[in-house]
Formats: sequence, C-alpha cells, structure tokens
Amino acid sequence: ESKTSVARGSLIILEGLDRSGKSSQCAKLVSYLQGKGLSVEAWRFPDRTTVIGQMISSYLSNESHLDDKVIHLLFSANRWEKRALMESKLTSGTTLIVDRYSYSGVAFSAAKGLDFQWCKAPEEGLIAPDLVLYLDIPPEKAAERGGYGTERYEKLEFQKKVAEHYYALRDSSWEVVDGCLKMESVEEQLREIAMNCISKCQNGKPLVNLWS
Ligand code: Z5A
Ligand code: MG
Repeated sequence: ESKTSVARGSLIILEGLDRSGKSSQCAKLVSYLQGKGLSVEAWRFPDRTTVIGQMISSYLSNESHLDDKVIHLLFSANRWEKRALMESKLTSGTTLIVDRYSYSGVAFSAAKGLDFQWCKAPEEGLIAPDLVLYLDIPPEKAAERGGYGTERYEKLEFQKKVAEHYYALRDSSWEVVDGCLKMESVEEQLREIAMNCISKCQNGKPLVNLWS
C-alpha cells in the first residue's frame, strides 16, 4: 500500500430540548478543539442555507404550513443532501461538531403524534454519530431561559413529549450530561468526552450507518 491513509475525524452530535444549551456548547467545543490544532468544523441541522433548508425555516417561523409528514421528510432530506460531504469530511480527517441531527428529527415529529418507527425509517443509511452529547434539562427549566417561545415547537407540553421520545432513542453512542450545571462545568465535561471519542476514531473505530 503506497497510499497514505489519514486518521478519520469524528461525528459528534449535540442534542437536547430547546434552550438546553446546544448552540452555545457547540461553539465552545469547536474553538477548544481547533485550539488543540485539530481539524474541526461546526455544522447544524436544519441547515437553513439550502433550498430545502429555506422551506424548513419558513415553516418553523410560521410563515408557511406543511403537512406533518412532509416537514418530517424535508428535515430528513436536509440531512441527506449533506451526507456525501459529511462522509468526505470525516474520511479526510475533519471532525464535525453538529448541532442537532436525526434524534431531533424523530423526537419532534413523534411528539406531534407520528409513528415512531415511521419517523426513524428515512434516517436509515445516514452516517451514525460516534458520539451523541445529550444536554439533559427539565422542560420547565429550559422554559426559564432567554428567547423561549418564538418558534413553532417552543411550548412546554410539547417539549415534555419531545423529551420522552429522545429518551427512547438513547443508545451506546449517547453520553448524557446535566444541562442545568453552570455553562463552564458543562463545557469541561463535553471537552473530555469529545477528546476520548476523537482518539478512538483516530485509532480505527469504523464509520457505520444509522440505525445499526
Ligand atoms: N427540528 C425538527 O423538528 N426536526 C429536525 O430534524 C431538526 C430540528 C434538525 C429549530 O431548531 C427547530 O427545528 C427545533 C427542532 C426542530 N425546535 N424548535 N423550536 P434550532 O436548532 O434552530 O433551535 P434554536 O432556536 O437554534 O436553539 P435551541 O436549540 O432552542 O437552543 P439551544 O441551542 O439548545 O440553546 P442555546 O441557544 O445555546 O442557549 C439558550 C439560552 O440559554 C441562551 O440564552 C444561553 O445563554 C442560555 N444558556 C445556555 N446554557 C446555559 C447554562 N448552562 N446555564 C444557564 N443558561 C444557559
Ligand atoms: Mg440552538
């Protein structure tokens, strides 16, 4: 073999209820890892920059109405349109820190009453995360934080159902972190868990697909 192979990057997802701190922690984790000299990018879903992402964005801000199944499939399609790029980034050694993924997709749609298995089906074949960092926070606590209540899904009763469906999706890639702790404490825990994951991937842990 003359071809030199690069150690692959990790697919690390942040999940949690609205206002659990995902976006804040993604930004902090990305700059920490970049500071360590690692190749790291911040991603998020929905990716509102694409045509599909713009349809999702207009739905979320109540500017358009879409059937529950249609919006579910659009969220999924928004991940599928990024799959090839995601795979090439990971195999070429870049770690991706991703704000929400298929777990948000299933938990939110199932909370509306769609069948759980039906919701999972279109996610099959997307890249499985190496690590899901779940920021655990009671819905009531999340509601006390700034900016809650402007978009479509930001209602307390609904968030409680979302939490139940998230719980049903937990698997061995999940690490649950107490999202009620001070931002700095959460940040510290995430750093350590993420670094462990990155070394495992560098040491040859294979990439697999959802939901296997
Ligand atoms: N959705 C879906 O239905 N299907 C899908 O497939 C996907 C998504 C991917 C938009 O998502 C919606 O799309 C979302 C799910 C649905 N539902 N809603 N609404 P989004 O990612 O665009 O949502 P967002 O509005 O950007 O953010 P968020 O997720 O709701 O919040 P967050 O990122 O978890 O939290 P944050 O912005 O980092 O922090 C919130 C506030 O809390 C802020 O004032 C912070 O300063 C404060 N904060 C954060 N951490 C702490 C701690 N530890 N202590 C005290 N205060 C804190
Ligand atoms: Mg956010």
